This record gives sequence, structure tokens and C-alpha cells, in this order.
Amino acid sequence: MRDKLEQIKRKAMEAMDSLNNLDQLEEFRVKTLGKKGELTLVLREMGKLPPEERPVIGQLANEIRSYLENELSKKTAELKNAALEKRLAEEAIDVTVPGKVPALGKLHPVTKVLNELKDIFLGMGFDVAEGPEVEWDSYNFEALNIPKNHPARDVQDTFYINENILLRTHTSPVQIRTMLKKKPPIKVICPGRVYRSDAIDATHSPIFHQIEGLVVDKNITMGDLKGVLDVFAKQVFGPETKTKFRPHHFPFTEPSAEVDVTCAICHGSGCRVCSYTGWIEILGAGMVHPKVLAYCGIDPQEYSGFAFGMGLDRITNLKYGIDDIRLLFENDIRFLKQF
Ligand code: 2NM
Repeated sequence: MRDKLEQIKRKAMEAMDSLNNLDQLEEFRVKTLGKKGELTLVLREMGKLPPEERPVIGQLANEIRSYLENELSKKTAELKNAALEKRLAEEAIDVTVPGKVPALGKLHPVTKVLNELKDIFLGMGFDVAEGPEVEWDSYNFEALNIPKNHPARDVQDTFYINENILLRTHTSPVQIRTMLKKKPPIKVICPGRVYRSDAIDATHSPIFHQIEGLVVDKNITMGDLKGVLDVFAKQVFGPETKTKFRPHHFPFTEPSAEVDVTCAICHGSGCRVCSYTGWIEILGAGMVHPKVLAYCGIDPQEYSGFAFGMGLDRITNLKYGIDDIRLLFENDIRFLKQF
């Protein structure tokens, strides 16, 4: 029995050396020291021993058990420590490595200028209205007093979807929709994308952007129009900016005008940007034609209004000194990065 115990101890010590993970260690503990383990099985046979030998063997067995338990817990601590060291090494973070800078997107220059212009008109009490880019022929032309044989209606200039539906050629139909839906007072700007079948060059793109404005109320006059556009021009191009109204013709306004501002580059002395005139044309405007008001169910005897329209792309190019409208639509990152 003594030999058996010594043998268990020897075998156990040998086995323990080859254990190298916690699972194996636990398996070993159960096999050697567990309820059905080798040591327990030997002790069960103590009954067969003569009574005087039992305490000696019992003591020896206990010594071996506590020795092995002690060795086992040392080994467990060693393995746990090694596992921890390994994890720490693997998960080590080098806080000195430079961070990756994420590529930041930017607003398109047209969007920046649009936001700026919106703010200016919001500051003067305008609402923003939007409408569909695919529009009824009747809202795009008929309602605006552009008759069937008008040159602006030419299929050469307009993208038709079918006989009655087209890609809007200006944002004026949004103003028509606004007047059909709401009674005066009306004070809106209508920004958006518009389409014309033009040949592409430095100043023409089949897609471009407009902002139009509309004010309808009792006693609205050309003086109100001049006041609003003057404030607008000074805020966009600087407080020294002057405006000039030149008589013009649009089917949808009467009277009509084109509006020039003093050149912000040369301040009126003449340069390439203003073709040496000192003035830059930025707007069309006028008093809303009585026929347009009547089409929308607004009595022209009771109400009057003014409207204006401008090309957002052109204003963007003027503000940033861009000389080719195509740059705004090509989306070349090297160009867009600069804004
Ligand atoms: C312009 C110039 C002048 C205009 C007129 C209207 C409406 F719907 F009220 F009749 N909307 N936009 C207008 C007037 C647009 O763009 C150069």
C-alpha cells in the first residue's frame, strides 16, 4: 500500500511537468485527487490493512494529498500568469502610433452659396418653397404667360418627357404652385435645379441652379422690389455695392428689368470679369403680370406682386472667381477640395 501511494506520487509529479494548460491541469486533478481519483481508490482499501498500520498509511496518504494539492495550485498560478502575460502582450496598444485622419467631406460651393443666399432672404422674412423638377408643361409655360408659339417653348431648348410633361426650365412653376395653394400675403424664395437643352460651354450647362423670389400682397410696388434686391446685393457682394435696373422684357412680369451690380473685383473701374463695364448682370425681375396672378386665382385688382430670378451657378462663380461653369458639375475632387 505504501508502495502504491509512493507510486501515485511519483507518477503524479512526472505527469504534472508535462501539463501546459489549465484544462489539462483540471483533468489531472480529477483523475488523481478527485472523489473517484487514484488516491481515493487506494484509501478505500485501508479497511483491509491491519489496524496498527492504518494511522501510518493514513498520514502518508494525507501528506501526499496536500503535497500534490500544493504543487497543483503552484502550477495553476504559473499557468494563469503565463496566460495573462500572453494576453497582455497580444493586446498591447501603442498609444504613440499616429491616428488615422478620416477624410472629411465638404459642402459643394453651389450649396455653400445657396445656404448663404437662403440666410439673407430668411433674414428679410421669406419662406423657402420647393417643387418637382419634372413638371407640367402648363405650370412651366402656360401659367407664366408664355404662349404656345413662344421661342422659349422650342423643343430645342426644353427637355420634354411627353406632350404635357417636361423638365422645368426655371423654378417659376414652384411660385405658381405656391400661389395656387396659398392666399396672399406670399413671400417665398424657390431654389432648385433646372434644365435647358443648351450646348455645353464655359457659361452653359444643361443642368443649372436658380433661385427665384416672389412677394404678393396688397400695395406691393417696384420700390419694394428695388429695396429687397438692394439689400440682397449689398449682403452678397459687400456694403459698397450699387444696383442698376435696366428695362427688359419677360412674358411673366410687367414692367420687367435686368439688374446689374457694381463689379466687386474692380469696384467699377473696369476689369476682365465685368468686360470693362464696371457692372455685372446678376438678376431678372419685375412686377408679376396680372395674367399670371389671375391664372392662380389671385385678383390683380386687389393684389400686386414682384418676382425675381437669378442663376446660382453664376453667382457662385463670381463669388469664388471660377471662370467655367462646367467645373461645378464635373465633381473633380481636386477642384472641390479648395472650398
Ligand atoms: C425671372 C425674372 C423675372 C419670375 C416670375 C415668377 C412668377 F411666377 F411669379 F410669375 N416667377 N419668377 C421671374 C421674374 C423670374 O427670372 C430671371
